[in-house]
Amino acid sequence: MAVLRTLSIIKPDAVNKNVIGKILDRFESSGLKIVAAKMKKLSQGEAQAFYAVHKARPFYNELVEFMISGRVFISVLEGEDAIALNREIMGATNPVEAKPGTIRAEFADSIQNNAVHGSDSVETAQQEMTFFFSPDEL
Ligand code: IDP
Ligand code: MG
Repeated sequence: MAVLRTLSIIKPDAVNKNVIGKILDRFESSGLKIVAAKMKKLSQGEAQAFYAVHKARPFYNELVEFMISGRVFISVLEGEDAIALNREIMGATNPVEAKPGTIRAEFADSIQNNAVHGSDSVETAQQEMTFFFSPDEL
């Protein structure tokens, strides 16, 4: 396994619940290092572009509204097999299906308001990291 980097977003629902620290602790306790981080309120254009892959899906507009409803905590996580490891720690998209002990099982409210985002491949991780961070921040 290689040391990889992945993009994580703590979504507005989890930020509102005041559990940023608890979620970051999950990453660190699992061996992932936070190598870049920022907090911001996404613009509508940023949220639309970030989730452009889901443009045709019926939930797209609501997803964009949710993602701009409050501040998000965006970070880059680094570690052995970081992309898959982060997806494992996050749990399934729908919290009803997420394994006990995962972030989504513990903190998500619904399939939409599901606490965290994580890149799903080496290619998307690269795109998503450069979407939010400049080279000097990485
Ligand atoms: P992922 O975040 O687990 O990778 P994706 O299928 O890439 O899941 O979906 C992106 C995001 O869109 C999800 O995290 C969730 O917030 C939202 N989403 C996915 N499926 C649904 C749905 O069926 N209804 C409402 N929102 C959804
Ligand atoms: Mg996804």
